[in-house]
Amino acid sequence: MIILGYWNLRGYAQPIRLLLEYLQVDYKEKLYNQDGEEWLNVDKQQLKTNFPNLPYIIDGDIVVTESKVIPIYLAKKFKNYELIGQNPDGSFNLNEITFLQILEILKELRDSLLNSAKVPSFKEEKDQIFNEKFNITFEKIKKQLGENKYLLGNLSFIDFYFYEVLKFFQFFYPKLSIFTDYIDRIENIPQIKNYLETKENKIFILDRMKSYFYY
Ligand SMILES: N[C@@H](CCC(=O)N[C@@H](CS)C(=O)NCC(=O)O)C(=O)O
Repeated sequence: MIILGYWNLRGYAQPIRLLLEYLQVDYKEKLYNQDGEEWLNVDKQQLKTNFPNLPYIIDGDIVVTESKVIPIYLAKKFKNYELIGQNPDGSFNLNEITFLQILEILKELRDSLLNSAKVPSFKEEKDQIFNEKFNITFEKIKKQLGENKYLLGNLSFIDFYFYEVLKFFQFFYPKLSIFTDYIDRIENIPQIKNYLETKENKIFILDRMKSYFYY
């Protein structure tokens, strides 16, 4: 059974959880408490990799870290190559490159939002920041999506990543309604719907972010 290790929050692990749920993989989570004791003093020392970090995946003897690499491992292991932009048989498709580009852009967008929201003036300036900064990226993503259902045409991991980024934006900008059809589409994928209705909302509440940010 695959083990996914991460802090007891959504963070970098959440899109990976959505991927595991989508693939209907038999997995369990190792959730670390905020005090960091068990992770830093025990598991980080013992994890069989030269690059211990959170999130990690343990799959038998294999340990994979790095949140943008774990999905590549999972897509290849479960032979669902389109999830990383490749052709169904795993051969090269230019979408593979677009996949990496978008992943990078989305990570920057996510990090930029969270860094901006850590600054006290964010509360007053957030609309201006949205218009001058974030919306530029959203316009590009809108172009990429076009009339398609998903960012690469077919569903891929970057859709789970983008969904999570949009949830962050919904949290900081509750009045904003962007990509609403897209969000509905992801939430109505049967495996995701089931996950959101059962496990997710019980444990990973965005409200936990309240104490860290200004909004
Ligand atoms: N580049 C890494 C960064 C991972 C990272 O910064 N993990 C944070 C949580 S989001 C952490 O607390 N890592 C545990 C550690 O550094 O010991 C990735 O994308 O997975």
